[in-house]
Amino acid sequence: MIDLVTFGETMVSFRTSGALVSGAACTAHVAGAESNVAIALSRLGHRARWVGGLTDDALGDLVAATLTGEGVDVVRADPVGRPAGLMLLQRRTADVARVAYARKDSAGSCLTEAPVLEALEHGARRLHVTGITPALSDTARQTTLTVVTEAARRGVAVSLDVNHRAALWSREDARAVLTEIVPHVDLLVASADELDLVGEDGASEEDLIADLADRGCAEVLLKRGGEGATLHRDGRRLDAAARPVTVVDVVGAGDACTAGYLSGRLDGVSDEACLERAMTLGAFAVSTVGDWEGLPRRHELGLLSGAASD
Ligand code: CKP
Ligand code: MG
Repeated sequence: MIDLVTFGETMVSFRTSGALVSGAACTAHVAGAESNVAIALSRLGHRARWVGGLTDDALGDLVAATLTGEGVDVVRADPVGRPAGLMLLQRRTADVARVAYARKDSAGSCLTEAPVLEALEHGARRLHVTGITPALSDTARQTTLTVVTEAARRGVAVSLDVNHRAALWSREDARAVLTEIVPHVDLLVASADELDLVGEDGASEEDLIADLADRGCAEVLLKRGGEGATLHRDGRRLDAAARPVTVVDVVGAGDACTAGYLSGRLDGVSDEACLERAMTLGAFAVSTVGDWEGLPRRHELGLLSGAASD
């Protein structure tokens, strides 16, 4: 059985190591929060499947070949005559990257529910969605709502990473849609400043966690960047510190942290070990360049402690 199914838009990301206007060279990479999670899990030996609309050209082929090469099972959905979604990431300083999207009405933003439901047909241990997908278009929002509802009805565990993108929608629009998704979710992942997007605007962390539990979501992973993370599960709170590493690129760190946590859950290890793996993957992500390229294989999980482990 597939361990995790995910769906969303994966783009070709043109990356520079300086300002484009000053002549910095551009290289093409693959970027997408959901596929970042799928790659991370696949590298750790889990079976991950990604569904998304891809164009029948070099851009779609780059995404498909990259994900397939990383061991992800790719379901290449119909691009419905749309162009590929693109992203420009200009690294301006070690800490600051400027991101611009060209993804409106793109192939990946118009994914319908049929290929995703089909991808879930033979069972999956988990469905993972992010708040980026419903922000992409009316179609993608409807797809997300239908798929999470149907997955939960079939007994598939559903996780949601809020991943708010202010360039795609407002906090109010996000709150309205994410609040509809939450009742189908058993695990919510959010940055501390995103938590109130699934509850009352400005409510305290404690109240938001209690409210989520009332709505059936008793597992919440709160990501705090360099401060580490907090797990709230069944009324218990557990904190973990981030691993001290040299930060070179924070893009993809949230997805890495999410994937580390999900990997621990799929392995059935303790809450503490799940959090530790989340911190380990986050540390790999921030201390290497690229959204997912520096993530570890399973035998490398111990590398940051000074010893490789299997
Ligand atoms: O929250 P993160 O930095 O982990 O997310 C990074 C990804 O999907 C990146 O790969 C990019 O393509 C995106 O988030 C996005 O749509 O912004
Ligand atoms: Mg994030």
